[in-house]
Amino acid sequence: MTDLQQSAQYDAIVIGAGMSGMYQLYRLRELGLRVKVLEAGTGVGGTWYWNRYPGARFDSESYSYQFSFSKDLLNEWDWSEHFSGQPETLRYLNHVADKFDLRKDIQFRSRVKSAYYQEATNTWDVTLEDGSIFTSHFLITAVGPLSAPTMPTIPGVETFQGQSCHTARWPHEPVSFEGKRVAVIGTGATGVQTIQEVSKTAKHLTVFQRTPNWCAPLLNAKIGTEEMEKIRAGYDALFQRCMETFSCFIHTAVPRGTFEVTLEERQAFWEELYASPGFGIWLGNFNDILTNREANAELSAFVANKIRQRVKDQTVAEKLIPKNHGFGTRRVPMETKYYECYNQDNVKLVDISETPIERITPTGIKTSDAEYAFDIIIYATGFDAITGSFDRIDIRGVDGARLKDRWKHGPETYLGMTVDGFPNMMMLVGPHMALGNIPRTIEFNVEWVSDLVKYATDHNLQRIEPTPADVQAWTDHVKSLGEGNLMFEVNSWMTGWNSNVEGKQVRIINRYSGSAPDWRAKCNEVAARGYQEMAVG
Ligand code: NA7
Repeated sequence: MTDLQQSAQYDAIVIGAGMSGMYQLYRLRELGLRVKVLEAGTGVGGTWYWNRYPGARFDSESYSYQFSFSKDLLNEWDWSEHFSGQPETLRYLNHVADKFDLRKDIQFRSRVKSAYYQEATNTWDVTLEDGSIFTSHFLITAVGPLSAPTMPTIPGVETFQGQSCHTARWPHEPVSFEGKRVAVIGTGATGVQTIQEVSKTAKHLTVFQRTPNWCAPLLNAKIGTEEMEKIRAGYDALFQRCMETFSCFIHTAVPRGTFEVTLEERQAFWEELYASPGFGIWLGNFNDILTNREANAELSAFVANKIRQRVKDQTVAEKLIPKNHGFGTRRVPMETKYYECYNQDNVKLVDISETPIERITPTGIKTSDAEYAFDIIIYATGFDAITGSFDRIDIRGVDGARLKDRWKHGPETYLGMTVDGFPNMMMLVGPHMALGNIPRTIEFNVEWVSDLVKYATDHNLQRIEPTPADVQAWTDHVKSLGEGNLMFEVNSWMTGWNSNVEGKQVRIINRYSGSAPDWRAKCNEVAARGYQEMAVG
């Protein structure tokens, strides 16, 4: 046992048993380390454990969104749909937990309240809400970028007498909408999936929309046995492609600008993309749709016309067409007959930018011009994204400095994985790293962190952290990459903006918007040079 191992109960504590925490556990165990995963839920799966709302599913191709690290796992798991529903994804993650016997090192029902760095021992004290304390040498956060749900700050939320729920806290028991008057507040990716599902069975559904989003057809389909075998035979090429594309998706921009082709050619290309499954129209489009305003405006006009064609009532269609941001500048919700829902007699759209919600009442919702009665209110109101899950834990580094205070004006990181003043802490899927196709990023992220932990352990390093200069340089680099990108000119979770969280009505650059291959190359360089940028002791 090294000196370092003697000073703490565990070599590493991982917070969270979603995809990143699960894989981190697997890797650190392979290194022979003593690892404990602390998880607030009662099961594994993270996003796919919590988000059980009706209609929850992948917007990315199932086979590109799974783990790729184990050939065995790839060989034995069949996907039943191109875009898997949440129940199947959660079954898959439970299968992963079983296969690698992960649960024995995961403590469930364990929400972490605080993590304090102890300089005298170079260890972390991690305290749960129930007061129990764990100590470890390394602290690895696997808390997820979209895992701190936010309820709307509308007066009277607690007074409603019917059933109500945030989509990310959906009950484990089935909820029936038959014969029920249902309200959905929120029309982001989650709201859209919920609305199209609830509209199938609810007696009446009222959608409260503050800002419409540009949605595009998912075009999901079942996968038969033969097709699954073909997909499996192509796994090597698929994962290779994901490592080469800009954001690790199958889809990537074509190497041409919008105006390098004729009007007819680009319209034909957009028709083709609109009729193809998945994120192609967003991520596989011309390479300037998110930087060239004219290109973005023309594409937006194309999609607006699709909405007008699909919605019968043109007053409703106009309300569903975004006016304050262009196509793709916010996360594009993928839909299945979403726009057609509004042609149904049992669905009503309330534009709360015109008639704001004044309060939630014991029986329903009161807007500035009407009062609505409901049996169920669904809050699809999103998350305190990217930094919110960190803010909810009292993380304190050297001299008791709080991470939340350090990041008050936006995150500061080195490579999106470490912060100076917070030694021996590494982040998985944290701010300032390539998000994109998250499972692909997770695998790289976990492997890089595991190599760093191994290096520190092999060299018996007590304390490892980036230099302040490198954190400043990386933070500046991430900010400069965001300049000129239309996404950063829009309020959305992708710019850290949240109307329901105090102090977060400002836009920040919290995501790395360069290419995933560039980010990985930089991380690999740092590792290859023996982590020279990290101050070690
Ligand atoms: P989003 O995309 O942040 O959407 C939240 C929605 O809730 C959005 O339409 C908001 O309107 C609306 N909202 C939030 N607060 C309120 C209040 N107070 N009143 C009315 N409407 C409100 O979250 P999602 O869960 O849909 O998606 C998050 C990501 O998870 C998604 O992009 C995927 O990557 C997975 P606003 O636009 O702020 O006017």
